[in-house]
Amino acid sequence: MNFKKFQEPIYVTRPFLPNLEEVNVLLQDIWEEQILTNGGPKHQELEKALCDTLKVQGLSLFNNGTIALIIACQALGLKGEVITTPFTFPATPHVLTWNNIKPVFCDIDPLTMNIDTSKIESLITPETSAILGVHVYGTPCNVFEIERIAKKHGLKVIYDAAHAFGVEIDGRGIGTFGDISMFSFHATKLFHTVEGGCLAYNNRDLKSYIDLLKNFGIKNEDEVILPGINGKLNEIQAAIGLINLKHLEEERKRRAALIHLYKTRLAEVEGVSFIDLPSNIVPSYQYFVIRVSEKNFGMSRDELHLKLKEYNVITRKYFKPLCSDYQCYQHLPSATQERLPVAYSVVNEVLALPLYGTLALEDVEIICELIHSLTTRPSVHSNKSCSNSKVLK
Ligand code: T4K
Repeated sequence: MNFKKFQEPIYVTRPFLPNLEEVNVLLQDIWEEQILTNGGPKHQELEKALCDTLKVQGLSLFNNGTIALIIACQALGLKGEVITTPFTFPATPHVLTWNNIKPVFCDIDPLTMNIDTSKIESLITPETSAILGVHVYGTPCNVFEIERIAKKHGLKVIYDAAHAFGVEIDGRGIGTFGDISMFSFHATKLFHTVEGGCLAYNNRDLKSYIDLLKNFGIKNEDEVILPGINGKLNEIQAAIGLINLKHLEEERKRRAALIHLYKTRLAEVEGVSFIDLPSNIVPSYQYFVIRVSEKNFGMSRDELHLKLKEYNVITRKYFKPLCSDYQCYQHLPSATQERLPVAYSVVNEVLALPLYGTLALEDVEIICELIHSLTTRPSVHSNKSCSNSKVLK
């Protein structure tokens, strides 16, 4: 079969864009109120609405997820060393560095691609203050085992839940696990406020402290009681959030249909696998990521990435390079390839395929056929998804 190049690039993602008329209605409100930022009415409304959506006790909005995570470390008084994953976006280890904390990289689970809980305890030293897990691509970390280890060793737990908006385990919001979870509301996320993010926590007492930290430490007109920073989300961003929240279910349904189609079509392609979450987990629909086995597919992940680009299908190798490979972290004893064998292998297999609500099902059909046509191996008729039963053991 001959494939034509897509006329326009099909990107890995496109932001959800509400109707401009809806935006104008809320802009009109803001213009009338003349409150543009500093915790105005839209900001307050969005905080309340998100507490319900995410099923969390307390929540603070931020101007982006990275600043939120920096503040989370401050709020919990973390210091010394924090154990985290090398298989993540640069923001995760960088927030530790910005807090003068040493990241200690732990290898990842070969199936979930999240921090391997069986390897955490061997990395704990007297300097360790916390575990920073990342729910990579929205797949939950082994939260119960992390809780057990943290309790045993008196450690705090922070989750980078940048990809995990709306994820639930047995009906429980993912943001209720650990001490604090960070969600990113960047334009490329399922739910976004253009740029933005939040911290979610169970301990409501944290709210006043976190809110002080994100507003320069200003207590009142006469007192500045902490060396805080500017982490505030403005009213226009909050308005976009309120509108996007109304459309969340439609966006999730569209993405669910696209993922279903990808899974159905790619199940037959030898050497291509993907995660299937157990039914007790509500997924995030944030990314659709495949793993490419060069041996079984007949082409490496990098070759597939370039081949698809020739047809204007712009996939992403999230998260290559590993954080442990960045020049600023290579010197760390925990950053060597010998200590992170799974991460160094997985990072050469993963490929995020296009996924966003306005992507046409027909285009997903073509992308799958294209991938099918590129394999040098015969089709198999079995379901080869990486069943993710280990996630919650
Ligand atoms: N922790 C984790 C695990 C994260 O993944 C992230 C962010 C963070 C922490 C930090 O949260 P924030 O501080 O960002 O809130 C994108 C996002 O910028 C980044 O937020 C996200 N993770 C990361 C996984 O993806 P890039 O470098 O891939 O973005 P970019 O500009 O290449 O965008 C990807 C594609 O999206 C483009 O090819 C086209 C499309 N796009 C993008 C933008 C920004 C659009 O169509 N319109 C747009 O406005 O990082």
